[in-house]
Formats: sequence, structure tokens, C-alpha cells
Amino acid sequence: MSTVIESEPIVTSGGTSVQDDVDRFMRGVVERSPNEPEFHQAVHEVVESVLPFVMDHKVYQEHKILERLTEPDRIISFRVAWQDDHGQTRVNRGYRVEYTNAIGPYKGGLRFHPTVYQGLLKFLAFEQTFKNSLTGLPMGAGKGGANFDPKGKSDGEVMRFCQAFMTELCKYIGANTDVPAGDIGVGGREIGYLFGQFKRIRGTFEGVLTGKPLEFGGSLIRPEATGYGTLYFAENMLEHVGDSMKGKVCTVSGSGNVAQYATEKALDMGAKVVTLSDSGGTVYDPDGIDREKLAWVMELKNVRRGRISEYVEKFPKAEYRAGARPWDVPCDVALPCATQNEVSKEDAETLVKNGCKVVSEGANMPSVPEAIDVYMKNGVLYGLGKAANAGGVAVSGLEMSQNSLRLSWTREEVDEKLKGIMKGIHQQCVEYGTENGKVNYAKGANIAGFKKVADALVAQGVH
Ligand code: NDP
Ligand code: 2IT
Repeated sequence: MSTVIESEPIVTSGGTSVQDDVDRFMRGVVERSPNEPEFHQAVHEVVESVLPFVMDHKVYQEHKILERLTEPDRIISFRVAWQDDHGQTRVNRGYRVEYTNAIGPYKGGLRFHPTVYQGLLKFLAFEQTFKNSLTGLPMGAGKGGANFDPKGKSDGEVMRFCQAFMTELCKYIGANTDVPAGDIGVGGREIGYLFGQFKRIRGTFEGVLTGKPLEFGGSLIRPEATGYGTLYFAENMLEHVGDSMKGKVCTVSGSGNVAQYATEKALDMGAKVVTLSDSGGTVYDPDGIDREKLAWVMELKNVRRGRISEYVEKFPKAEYRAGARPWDVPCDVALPCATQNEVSKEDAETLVKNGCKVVSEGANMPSVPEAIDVYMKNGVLYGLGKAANAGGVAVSGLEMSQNSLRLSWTREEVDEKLKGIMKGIHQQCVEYGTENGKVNYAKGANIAGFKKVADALVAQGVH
């Protein structure tokens, strides 16, 4: 039997180093949440940045803010039973981690992927806490999903799975309580099926999900928002040092929602994108993935649900590297847009050796900690996920506003707001992360994201 130990105060009698305090704090986190390595990784990254700030602000110590923020409000876990096309009953596990509603209703995506388990969703919900805070919109944090693999499933199977999943989830969510959205394996099709089932059971038409198709309350620019925002953030980082995206060679990983619109916005900015990937391998197109090729990829991935390897059959001048990631292709700007821990220390060293100057993360926690150390040591402009990919949830927040107002803004209006929000995030990073004239974006984003939630928790009393 394992026991759950109570959290110890972070700060001891003094005289110990920050590193000792971080290590002691992390030992408690690991003991209380064993076997959740991604959660430990995400917490460690935040605690390293935030702990010195907490030391300087006694109020956060007294109110045990870091201790409270490393324990989610609640975790709901449930069985999802559904029938496949052969009439066989299948059983998956569904979750919703309701992390914190300190600054707004729980808000964050749903991931359908075979690797989903509690620890993965806790890491994603923890990251969401700081990301949502940075957007400046009133959104708390959550994440959910299931260990369901949509690959190779028919539309009917996906629909029945979504209906079974929502039959349980609908008890816990609502426009003012918890508002899920998409993530890996959950796009417009799945959101449509989930929304239909919520409406059928609860009998209300409300903005309970974001990323909805336009016909029933979706926002223009929501599908584009994460990828566009990642590029706006890269442009903001470059502008700050007197440079721009124009003419830059970019490597993109993934070929899903975020990767597609990151590529589109890179093209809009006059950059060249030379790679895309999926879990099978990478395509390298030295001529660049232009608009026509990108339109073909979107049809391949979003309609035919094919594999990126098919790219080289259509465009034979490109090369397919089975099992490989894009990071050994020389680039100025790396845009990881696939999944967590997809850039290793060695990948980061290769990127730096080949002259990469900017990393802007469309994915959540795609760089391992040792890769981040390599960026820092080599002066790479490092836009971490919780800042650089916040555009997606930001436009989800704008979708919630439009639903509440019962109206829709134009494409231009939403895009302008998105640009403003990304700029605001960049400014917060500059304010809290500037050290010796250089911006440490990780530190700045973590402290700025933490501060707003911490102040809300202090104001709301012990809970
Ligand atoms: P999609 O499901 O649309 O696409 C995911 C892409 O990443 C696919 O190309 C997929 O390849 C690849 N991928 C997934 N898992 C792995 C893996 N283990 N190894 C290699 N490649 C993998 O998801 P999104 O584009 O929406 O999400 C991508 C990332 O962006 C995730 O980290 C997500 O959390 C993050 N994000 C998404 C937001 C959104 O609004 N959608 C907002 C903010 C962040 P394959 O098809 O082979 O699995
Ligand atoms: O990781 C993320 O920020 C998302 N998957 C989007 C969440 C949302 O609520 O739009």
C-alpha cells in the first residue's frame, strides 16, 4: 500500500540554495504523484523558474500557493464502453482533470491517443493553468481525454466512441463550469459528435465546448489559431532583436492541426518550410512546402486521414525519412508541432550546430529539459509552449465570449485580437524574464502565468 504524504513547506530555515529547495519540493511532488514522469517534468520546469519569485514574495509562501497548484482540484476517471463496426464491445478509459478554476471555468482540450493516462493529462492541465493565465482571458485550467486510438477507425466508430465518452463527461461540464476543446486526435469532427451528445442528454444549447464547427457556434480562426499564434510569437521574439521571419528556413514537426496552420502562417510571413512529419517519419522537401503542396497535405490529413509518407508519391523531389524526426535538417527556425518530448538533447545540439536561432513550440512540452538547457546555453530564442501555443486556447476564450454574446466576430476581428493577445504574452515574458538585457522566455512566462493565478488564490481564501 502506498501512502500519500502531506506537502512540506517549501522554504526551510534559510541558508539552503534554491536548488536544494527545488529538489526538496520535487521529492514531495514525486512521492505524492508516483509514476507520472511527464507531470514531474512540467512541475519541475515551473518550480525552477517560480521558486525564487515565491521566496521574494512571502505572501505566496504563507498561502502555500505552489503546494496547492501541484494538486489538481479533482480528477474524474470513467469507463467508456462502445461497439465497433463488427458489433464487438470495446472498453476504454476516459478522464477529465479539473485542475483549477481560480480565474475562470476549467478550460482545456481533450486528447484521444493510445498513450493517454492520468499523468499525461495532469501535465497538460498543469501547463494549461499558466498558459490560460497568460492569455489575459478569464479561463481556469483542465485537460481530458481517453486512451482511444482514432487511427483506422470508421466515422461511425468515432461517433459511437464520442457519444459514449460524452454520456459520462456531460455530468461534469458546462459553459460556466468546464469547457473542453480539441487536442491530439480531437478536431472538428469529434467536437461535433461530442456537442451533439451533450445537447441530446442535457437538453441545453450552450457553449460547452470550443473548436465547434462554424454552423453551431464555432469561431472563425479557431482551427488556425494555435499554429498562427506560434508564428506570431516567433515573429515577436525576432522583432525584439531587430529581425523578422521573412526569408527564414523553418522545420516543422507533425502534420496535424497545429503543424498545418503553422506552415500556412510561415508562408504568409515570407518564410520557407522544408519539413513535416508524423509518427511514421519525416518528409524533407528542399524546394519548400508551398501553398499548393500544403493544400494537398490538408486534404490528405483532414479528409482522407492518410500518412505523410504519401507526400513523396505526389511530390517525388521530396525525400521521406522513415522513423526520423525533422531536427537534423538545417534551419533558422524550428517549430515542434507534434507532441511532448519530441526534441531530445542530441536533437537540440544538432539544431544549434546547424545554425538554428529560434525555437517556437506549437506542441505542449516538446523539448526535453536537457534540450532547453542547450537552447539557453547557446542563446537560442526559446518560445516555450505555454507562451508560444497559447493562441489556440486564446481563440477558444474568444469563442466563449462570442457564444455568451450570441454573435460572431469576423475573421479579421478575431485575427487582430489573436495578434494582440500573443503580443501581450510576449510583453509579459519581457517584463518578468529579462536578465542582463536578454529575455529568458521560460522564466518570464512561468512567473507571469503564476502570478495572476496566485493572486486569485490568495484573494479567494484557503481552498
Ligand atoms: P493532431 O492530432 O491534429 O496532430 C498531431 C500530429 O502530431 C500528427 O501529425 C501526429 O502524427 C503527430 N504525433 C502525435 N503523437 C506523436 C508521437 N508520439 N510521435 C510523433 N508524432 C506524433 O493534434 P494537434 O495538431 O492539435 O496537436 C499537436 C500538438 O499541439 C500537441 O502537443 C497538442 O497538445 C498541442 N496543442 C494543440 C492545440 C490545439 O488547439 N489543437 C493548442 C495548443 C497546443 P500521427 O498521425 O502519426 O499520430
Ligand atoms: O493545449 C491546448 O491549449 C489546447 N489543446 C487547446 C485548449 C482549448 O481549450 O482550446
